[in-house]
Amino acid sequence: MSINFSLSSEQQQLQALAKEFTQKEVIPIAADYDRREAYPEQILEKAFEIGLSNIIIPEQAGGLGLGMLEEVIIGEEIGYGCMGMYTILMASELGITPILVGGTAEQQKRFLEPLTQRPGLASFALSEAGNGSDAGAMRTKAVLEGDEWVINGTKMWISNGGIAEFAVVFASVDYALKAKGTVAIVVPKGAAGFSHNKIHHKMGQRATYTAELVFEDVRVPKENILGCIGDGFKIAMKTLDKTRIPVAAGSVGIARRALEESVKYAKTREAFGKPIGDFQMIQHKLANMYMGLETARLATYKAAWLVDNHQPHSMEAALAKCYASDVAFDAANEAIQVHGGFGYVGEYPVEKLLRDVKLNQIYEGTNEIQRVIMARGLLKD
Ligand code: COS
Repeated sequence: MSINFSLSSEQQQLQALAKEFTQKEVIPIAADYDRREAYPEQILEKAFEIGLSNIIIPEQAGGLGLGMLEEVIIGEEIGYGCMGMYTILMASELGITPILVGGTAEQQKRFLEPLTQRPGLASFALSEAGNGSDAGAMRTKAVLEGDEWVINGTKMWISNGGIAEFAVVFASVDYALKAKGTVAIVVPKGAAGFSHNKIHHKMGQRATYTAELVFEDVRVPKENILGCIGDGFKIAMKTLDKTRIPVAAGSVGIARRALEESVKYAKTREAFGKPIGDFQMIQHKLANMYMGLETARLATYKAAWLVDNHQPHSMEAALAKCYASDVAFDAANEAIQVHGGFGYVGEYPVEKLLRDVKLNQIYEGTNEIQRVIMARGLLKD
């Protein structure tokens, strides 16, 4: 198909729905939940009601079976309102994706159908306190005993951790084999020995429930493994190759919010007898934000298009995630500068944008790791 920058009428409707949801349900409560570091349960319930949650669950498992472009459209809108609240929905798609990547049709139905019948979340448990970027060095251990996997270890920084219906847990069966000795296992909430501790005092994205997950002799049926022994790391990598794109989308939303708030302020705030938007120093900032926003959105849409068209997308996902989150960080930073002292306090939304977007440069692989992925792609034969 030739290049086409227009959205279908269904995609436009989805965009309008997500925009309305953001205006009505997200923005009015965003500052309060951020301040109180509280988890907004109603966001999932309302998103579920109108079909904005877990949208990638395939039709055969009872879901909408929507694509990456649809996820990106939703991500930009909700990210515009509150990145922390978007992360609740985004991290659920992150927990669902390994089951799509490595699970059988039966597993997809078993684990995912319940999420289409009532509000519910998934979670993805890869990182550990001692292993973030070097994901293959995980220390969480899985041992096959008869018909059950027995899991021991601790996972860290898990969005939706402990409140999700299940966690896809990555563990090692043999440390010496590193990545080749890993498994991906679905562990349901409530499994005996599975507990969690909520992480407090995050800099931003404080509406997301983030936890440490603890596994003490947790037993799950051996049928809960995705793929085979040794597939865990590759399932995680293939998952992240897709799910980094929604991180880019949320970042685009943040960059757009930073620009719109800055334009609004530049038109009304006066200095030296005229609106500050009349000064070239401010104009340059706005133009730079605009360039970043538009190019980040293009990179994000392209990566999503590649996924939906079943083409290789690892480097493009890394590019979109890295570039869009860097652009959004700069935009949020400049938005504070445009707002001056008012930008530094919570009265205006821009200081929250900066605190929230910092995480987009870190989670789902730091931006340093994204550059490693791009460079490896460039250098390989
Ligand atoms: N898709 C499919 N397979 C992949 C892959 C990908 N994107 N990336 C790596 N693999 C495969 C490799 O081909 C290799 O397989 P073979 O041994 O069969 O050839 C295997 O996985 C190991 O790959 P590699 O040697 O490249 O692994 P490294 O330990 O060097 O790690 C990085 C590679 C750094 C890219 C990886 O550890 C990473 O992405 N880290 C960041 C983790 C992350 O994003 N954490 C956030 C968690 S969610 S908040």
